[in-house]
Amino acid sequence: MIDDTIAAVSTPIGDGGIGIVRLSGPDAVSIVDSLFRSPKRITLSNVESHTIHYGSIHRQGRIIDEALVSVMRAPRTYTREDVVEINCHGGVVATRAILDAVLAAGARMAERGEFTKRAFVNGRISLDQAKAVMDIVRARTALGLEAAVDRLGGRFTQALGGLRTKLAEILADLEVEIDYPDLDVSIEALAPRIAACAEDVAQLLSKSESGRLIREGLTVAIVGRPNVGKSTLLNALLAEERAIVTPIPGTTRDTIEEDASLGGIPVRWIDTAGLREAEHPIEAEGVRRTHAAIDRADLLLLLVDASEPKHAEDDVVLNLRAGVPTLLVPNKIDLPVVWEIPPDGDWSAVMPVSAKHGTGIEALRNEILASVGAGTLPTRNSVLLLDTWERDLLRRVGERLAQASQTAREGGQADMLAEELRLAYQTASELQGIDISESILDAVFSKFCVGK
Ligand SMILES: Nc1nc2c(ncn2[C@@H]2O[C@H](COP(=O)(O)OP(=O)(O)OP(=O)(O)O)[C@@H](O)[C@H]2O)c(=O)[nH]1
Ligand SMILES: [Mg+2]
Repeated sequence: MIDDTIAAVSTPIGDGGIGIVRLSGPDAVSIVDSLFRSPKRITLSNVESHTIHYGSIHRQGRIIDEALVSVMRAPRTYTREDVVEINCHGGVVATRAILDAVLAAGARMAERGEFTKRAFVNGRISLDQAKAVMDIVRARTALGLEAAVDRLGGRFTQALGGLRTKLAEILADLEVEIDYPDLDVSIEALAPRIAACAEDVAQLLSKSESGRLIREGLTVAIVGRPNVGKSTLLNALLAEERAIVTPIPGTTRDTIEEDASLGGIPVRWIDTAGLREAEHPIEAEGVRRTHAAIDRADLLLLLVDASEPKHAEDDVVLNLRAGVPTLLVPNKIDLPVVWEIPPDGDWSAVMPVSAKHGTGIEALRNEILASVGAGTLPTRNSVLLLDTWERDLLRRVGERLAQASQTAREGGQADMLAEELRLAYQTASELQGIDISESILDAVFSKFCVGK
């Protein structure tokens, strides 16, 4: 039973049109009532649930701000507790002063994600849905938002529920076999059913791979010797004139970073200073930053000028080993091509383009997605947002099912198979938030912002 009342500013810090201080808990209404004065002399404790009231918030006889106060009584609220929201004029000082007044009147400052945690603890939402709330708050692209909303609708919870039902049925048949060996339930006959469950898990895992990209995004660095057209390529990929382009080698001296979505995946594109032995200290610093960008990148575009013979400086670029997917991009193919592609390169594909004229850019975009495992452009149905912890648990369910499936195929011992299936079932339950320990819960909710 939760018996304290929490409060936090639920709108972002900074100046805004309105600011909201939210309270949840048994004393939410009486605390705000003690600070609230309305022209109609309303007492909040007497008003109907889900109503809004105009007035002002006072502290020690002085008015802090005008406010609209919403009173929502349990259980039809976000947390299933009494919830009061004070809408005041935005601005850091007013909202902060109201929060202070509310805390002085008996509320406790909410921890990160504590409102959503209470919604979970009080049974209003599943753990999966709680995390979806976080994804919605953080979504960086429209597709990310759609996937999060789907998750809030409980799509993953449903999939897991379906899996647990199937496993429970198999386990039940197995118990019959163990208890009544004479009935002759064949263990081998269970193998295809177990394999089907393993396949369900494999599909969820593969969907979560594009989900990972949507949550965490991708950093793509464009590298090459000076003047090969890196900045032109950045502009082509962004479809805007972001970086300065000139025929003078060494134009870009600092790394330029820009965020833009690629098929629903948030990508940070980095244009870098051309790699060469730099004499000027500014250029040398630029080259150092290029190497730092290479270290951070999830994917490299090695750019060369196809209209010129290979340079010694190209070799530096071609010999980069970043341990991430790398595409060789011969540029300027609108001019006569003289550069020959070395046969033994360490890149996953060669994607010729003309950055200046836009030739090959679409193919390059698709190849970038393919190289990071997003395959074709992810769609709403092919995306599942899971965090590292969830993917790890799901992978364990998959491993246990693979083991069980093998045991069944080989006609192994019934009690051993039952034990493996039970472990898979338990892990799936844990993933659904059924057997969740307090420490895991805290870890999950601490990733939220305060006020959510
Ligand atoms: N013909 C042709 N010219 C291009 C193409 N891409 C870039 N250029 C030209 O190549 C020159 C250098 O382009 P930039 O984009 O500034 O090259 P960069 O690699 O960023 O150069 P630094 O910043 O100096 O390292 C400019 O004159 C561009 O107009 C292309 O596809 N075709
Ligand atoms: Mg440049």
